[in-house]
Amino acid sequence: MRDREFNKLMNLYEKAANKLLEELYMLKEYLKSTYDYDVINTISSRIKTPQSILNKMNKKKYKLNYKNLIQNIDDIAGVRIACPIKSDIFTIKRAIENMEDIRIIKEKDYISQPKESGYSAYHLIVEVPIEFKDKEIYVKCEIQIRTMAMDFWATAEHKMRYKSKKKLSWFDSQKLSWYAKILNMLDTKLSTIYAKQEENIN
Ligand code: 0O2
Repeated sequence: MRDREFNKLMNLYEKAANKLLEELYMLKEYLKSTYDYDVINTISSRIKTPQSILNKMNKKKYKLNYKNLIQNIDDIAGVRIACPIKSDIFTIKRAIENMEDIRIIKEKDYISQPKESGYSAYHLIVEVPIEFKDKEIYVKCEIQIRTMAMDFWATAEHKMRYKSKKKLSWFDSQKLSWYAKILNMLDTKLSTIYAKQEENIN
């Protein structure tokens, strides 16, 4: 793939990620004023590096061309949302579903069904409208919604196992997956306490 064309394509993803970020920051303020606390704690974004795109294309055995890239790699532009309480994930998801110009095209629920590794999050693949040559085009972005506990685990595990070149021992790998289960259990317990407290108030 030629450098200039590739950079132009990446600019479109960057434009879409920025537009999505802008909308999500507005949503953060809206949720804060509605629920009287920071339902969305942090929002971050990234564009996948060329090497990481190449690795994913190779891993999934796609022939290297733009059509395959655009059609099959859903997370070239990625936005991550972290929230304090497990139930916030679904409040945020519902709010995104109600956003006017964002189209949801795919959902992955790793909350009710965590991955084998222990990874837990709610993923939305969305399409964001941007201006391109006087036209409106829709660009795909991935939104990962997870609690701060899930985010803490995934960030550490990403470095130690998921994307590490150094292999972990079987025992340490088992431990990582077990720690995800413990955190998940704590997340559920905190969410239950919060729900009880809300019931008493209302
Ligand atoms: P990176 O470096 O974070 O960008 P598919 O639907 O199978 O065609 P994909 O994207 O492989 O496509 O699906 P999946 O499994 O839902 O993974 C999407 C992203 O979720 C990953 O992107 C990770 O960011 C995150 N993720 C998934 N599984 C794990 C896991 O076990 N540990 C951690 N820490 N993160 C995970 P990338 O591109 O694989 O990686």
